[in-house]
Amino acid sequence: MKELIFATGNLGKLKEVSKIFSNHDIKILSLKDFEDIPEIIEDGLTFEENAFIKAEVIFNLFGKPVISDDSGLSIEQLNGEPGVISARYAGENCTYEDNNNKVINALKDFPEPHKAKFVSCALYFNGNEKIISIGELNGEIIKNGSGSNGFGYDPIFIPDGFTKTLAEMTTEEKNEISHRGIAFRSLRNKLIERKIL
Ligand code: ITT
Repeated sequence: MKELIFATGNLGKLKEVSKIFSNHDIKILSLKDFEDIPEIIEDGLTFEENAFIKAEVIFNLFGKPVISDDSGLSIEQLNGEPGVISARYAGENCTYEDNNNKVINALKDFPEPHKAKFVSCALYFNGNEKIISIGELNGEIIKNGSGSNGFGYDPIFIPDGFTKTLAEMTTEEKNEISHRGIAFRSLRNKLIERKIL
């Protein structure tokens, strides 16, 4: 069976993306399947740059085709923050809860609705060919988080047109509308067109 290494240590992303590739004869490995992976410094200024940094480090280590995701939350009233630093908004080694509390606190003097969007850059790299797809999901931030599915900012994000948070949706429901679902379905279709899948 063909293998693709997903250059992520985020099991929430792995669960979502694995479902998108589940009808294909391909095994998706993640960084949790390997030991002694060096820390990857994500110092790019854009989601695309960071997605490529992760993919290139892992391709250079294993010499096998890689997919990666760099993603984040962009809040209008905070001038696009936390953006590319979404994972470490409240500091290195912070928890998802720390990040959510920091967002809610930063928004406390702003009027509702707190418009925001999630962005995901999905990337494939095989050493010479680089293929990219972007997905976005618009919605708003709420101060009373709800739900326990998903990860990250899901409990405080209600997508436009919905009355529940991403953390109250199943993985399938979230994938249907999410930035990552959109980006990886598009990437998957490009891989099929190029006969890589
Ligand atoms: P990898 O780099 O190992 O893939 P990561 O979690 O560090 O995992 P990123 O650097 O791409 O990933 O940071 C993305 C952060 O943005 C993530 O940790 C969440 O805080 C947030 N985020 C991205 N997509 C999200 C989603 O679908 N739901 C909730 N939060 C999300």
